[in-house]
Amino acid sequence: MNYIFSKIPQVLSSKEIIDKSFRRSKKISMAKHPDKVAMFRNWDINKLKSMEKSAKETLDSYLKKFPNLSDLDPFHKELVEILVDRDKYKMALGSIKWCRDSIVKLTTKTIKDLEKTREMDDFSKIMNSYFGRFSSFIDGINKDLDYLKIARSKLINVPDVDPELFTIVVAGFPNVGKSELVKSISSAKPEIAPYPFTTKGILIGHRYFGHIKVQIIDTPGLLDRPFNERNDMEKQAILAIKHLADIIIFVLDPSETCGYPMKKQISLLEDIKNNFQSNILDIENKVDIFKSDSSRIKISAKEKINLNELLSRIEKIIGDSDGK
Ligand SMILES: Nc1nc2c(ncn2[C@@H]2O[C@H](COP(=O)(O)OP(=O)(O)O)[C@@H](O)[C@H]2O)c(=O)[nH]1
Ligand SMILES: [Mg+2]
Repeated sequence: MNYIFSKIPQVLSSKEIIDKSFRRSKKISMAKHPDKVAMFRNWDINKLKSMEKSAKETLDSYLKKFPNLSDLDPFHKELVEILVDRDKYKMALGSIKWCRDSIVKLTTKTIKDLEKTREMDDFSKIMNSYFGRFSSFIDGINKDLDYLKIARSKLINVPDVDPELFTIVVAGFPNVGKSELVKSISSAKPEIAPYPFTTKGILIGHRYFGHIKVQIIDTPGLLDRPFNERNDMEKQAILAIKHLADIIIFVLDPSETCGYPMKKQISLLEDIKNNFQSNILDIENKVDIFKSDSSRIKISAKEKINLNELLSRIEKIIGDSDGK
């Protein structure tokens, strides 16, 4: 199941959910009926149904839009588990579900109770008891709602990349031309999506190779520094990319105008080779200003030199891996 993290809804507090439900039920008007008792009873039943509907809609939207850890693909699961406390998160969603189910049961039972009597006095007793229990069910999940509020503020930054697509991840030191490359080989204009752990956001472009749709992503701040300079959270964020990357294009800048000597760049390449099982394709960029005598594919992302050689190499790797 694919969740859209950027569409996780705002979370209300218990008090807000209760107030909203009462406000809605107060708007219900009485419908005419020849039997006065039935008229009042139907009015009360409609109020209950409206309260139930309001609470259910709110809680259901959380259950539907907050990702369920066990449905997630490995990439998103890894990211979510860095950002939220797994147990608290699961408990919170579990409590929300329990509360929703309890309200549905309570409403059904209360309607039956109303139907069993013709005493108007009983109606108000039954209704008051419903209001009390309804509120206490929702009050009971206040802590869980608070936790979901915190979770949302973190999960909203999880990128909406499609884990099902064949994925090329671009790596290399800053300023070697990674973003330029994504732009030059993506057919549409790449989008910038937020990404936790970096302030810059990741760049996502798409391109068809034959009939296979491929996503090409640049992850600034992640695969652009040696692994031993990473904190644990960054290491785990890098691990998440492991699940995603079918091919890693490692961009080298032998002109060294990026500010990093080739020796350092090669050592990062070795780091990545040691840590990833993906196909790694190392290429040299900025051939318009400097051409080394290595055997690597040499391109200029900016001047669009020799991109076809790179693209056909990628196409071959995709073909060899059957598109995934
Ligand atoms: N001469 C030359 N400059 C390039 C080329 N590709 C990128 N650049 C320049 O290198 C700088 C860094 O590029 P950018 O794509 O932002 O690098 P990133 O940090 O790896 O994403 C920019 O000023 C680009 O214009 C290229 O093929 N030739
Ligand atoms: Mg960049």
